Amino acid sequence: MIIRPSLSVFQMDGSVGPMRVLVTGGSGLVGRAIERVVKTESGEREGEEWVFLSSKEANLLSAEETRAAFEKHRPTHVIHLAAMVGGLFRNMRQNLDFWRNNVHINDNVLQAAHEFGVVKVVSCLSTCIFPDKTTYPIDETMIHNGPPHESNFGYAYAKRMIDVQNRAYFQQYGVQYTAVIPTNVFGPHDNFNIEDGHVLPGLIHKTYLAKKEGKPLHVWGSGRALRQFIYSLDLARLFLWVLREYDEVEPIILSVGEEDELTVKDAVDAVVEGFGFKGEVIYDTSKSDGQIKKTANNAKLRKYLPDFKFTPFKQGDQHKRCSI
Ligand code: GFB
Repeated sequence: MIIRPSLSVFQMDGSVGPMRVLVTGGSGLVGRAIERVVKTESGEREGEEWVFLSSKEANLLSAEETRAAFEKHRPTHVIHLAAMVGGLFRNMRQNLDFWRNNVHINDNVLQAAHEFGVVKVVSCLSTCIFPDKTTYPIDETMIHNGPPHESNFGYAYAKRMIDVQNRAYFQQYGVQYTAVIPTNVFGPHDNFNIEDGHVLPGLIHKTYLAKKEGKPLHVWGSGRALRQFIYSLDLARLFLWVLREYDEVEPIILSVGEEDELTVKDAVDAVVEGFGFKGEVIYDTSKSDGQIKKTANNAKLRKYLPDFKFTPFKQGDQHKRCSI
């Protein structure tokens, strides 16, 4: 049975109550963006309650602590963002940790949601989970069609298992646990750690330091890899739509169009221009490019939301620079 989220939902005991949304990973890049959209763009509808759960409040690696958080907040809906995440180079160093931690977190959250009668869960996947050897553009039907890129197989397989688990919950219990597949996300409250983070915050931090210290900027890899960047606030708006309107168990890609794909060099140029950095830019080709491209098709999203306007990359980039 598919239950549409609305202002009120039927509780486990049959009574009608408010829609209470628990956001795991509530203090991260996407969680903070959802919080901002909910609070500032009339996302918080009358009768809805939102709880943004951070890792300080509950360690979701522990089934007990996860259950305790569900017991405390009694959500009717869940947006599941909590995960061990990182950029290409952290993934390459820690595939085992990415696999184990994410499998445990995901199982704990989905099973607690099931046990506490949550009617809808929207989990967050990523376009890096798609097969490495594939045809382009990639679409939602291709998730399990072959091994992911070797750089992040731990993370990729753990995230793919959310889709497997969602289908199984639907088959056995008829609940609507689904997932979205965003491309590379950026925005305020990103992780600016150079060694562990993603390319944009890493470049911003490195360019800031290179300018301050009068040193060259070292870009990792050739700069030729292609990426589709989605601004975190756009992603947040789309998450709200998925939570309220999207009825499928099958995941949906949340991405800018194929025509908006950029090279890493395009991203470097934008950051360099933004900082007014005049020093030397060195491309260190001894470092990995990772997956050379993972071009995703957003036709399914466009079928549902033909008029959704994405924030242009350079505009989002300005917001981002303001936030550091
Ligand atoms: O954002 P990123 O780390 O992740 O981007 P992926 C990596 C790309 O940027 C590679 C280049 O082509 C790198 O060679 N790059 C250049 C840099 N300079 C830097 C830098 O200073 N830092 C970083 N990090 N990269 C991740 C997956 O892949 O995508 C994760 O590994 C996750 O699992 C994430 O899903 C969305 O796009 O390559």
